[in-house]
Amino acid sequence: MRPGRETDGDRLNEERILSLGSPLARAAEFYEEIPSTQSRAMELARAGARNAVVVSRVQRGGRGRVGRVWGSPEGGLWMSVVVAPELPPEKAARITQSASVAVAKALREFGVEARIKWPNDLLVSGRKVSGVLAQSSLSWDPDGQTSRLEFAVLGIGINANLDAPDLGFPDAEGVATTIRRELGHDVSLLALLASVLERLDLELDRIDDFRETLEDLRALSCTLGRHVRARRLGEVVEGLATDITSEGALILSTGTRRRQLFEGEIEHLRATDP
Ligand code: BT5
Repeated sequence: MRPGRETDGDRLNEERILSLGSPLARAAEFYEEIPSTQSRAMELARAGARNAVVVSRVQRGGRGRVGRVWGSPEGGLWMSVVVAPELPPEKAARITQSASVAVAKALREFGVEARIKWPNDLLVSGRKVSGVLAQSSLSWDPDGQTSRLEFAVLGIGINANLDAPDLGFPDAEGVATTIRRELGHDVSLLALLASVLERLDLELDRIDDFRETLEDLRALSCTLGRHVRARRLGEVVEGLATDITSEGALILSTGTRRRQLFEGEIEHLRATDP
């Protein structure tokens, strides 16, 4: 299915999602309204589902990282996928990075020039068009004394056919954007979902090697080469973002030292900032 505008024939429903034939959507649930596709997908994953997708037209309790609110009115693509990549647990941080690359490429296929703000934001000209949330579950094998990655639930929100002020969180107009705003027209959510699933499947297939994903990540990053400010454990670190490692960590050069950030929040500073 190619990028296109939505017609009645491609309004989202379970049957149409299944008919995409994605290996990541062997099972599908579609809701007109749900608190959060992420919570529902976590329930399915705990009950044993794998390669299952949950999509909702509206979320009433959409959430971002650390319990933040994710504005999810009608018009966006709000989806969560249960995946189970063959990956040692210490490499689980790659899942967010792989998903960010997949979503950036899907958006670009539709003509939206999205770039990745480390670790999980997709921006167009500094405004957020999409966010990724990855939650992994590890299981412990007492005999082998090892843990393994049992599943990951990837939540993806894309502001598609709506206007930023309707997203319903403070200053949405200033910090967020939508596909409608960037392209000047709406797109088919089914075609967008198809593209995201296709690209996610490709990225997850090469996640153990990760070299090509890392190259794409570096090329698509709008964080590398920028001065950034990070806050972690009450400490503020500022520095030049110089690289992303094969574990998905961001390298900051602070003048005298090199620091690695494995997770957290960063702020892009202007080049002229001290
Ligand atoms: C994220 O969190 O960016 C991850 C968002 C994941 C949302 C998907 S939708 C499907 C699935 N079901 C869910 O319940 N969640 C997932 P974070 O980096 O914490 O960013 C959250 C911040 O982004 C908020 O504090 C707001 O400032 C801003 N924000 C909220 N809604 C937004 C939106 N629709 N577009 C752009 N920015 C938004």
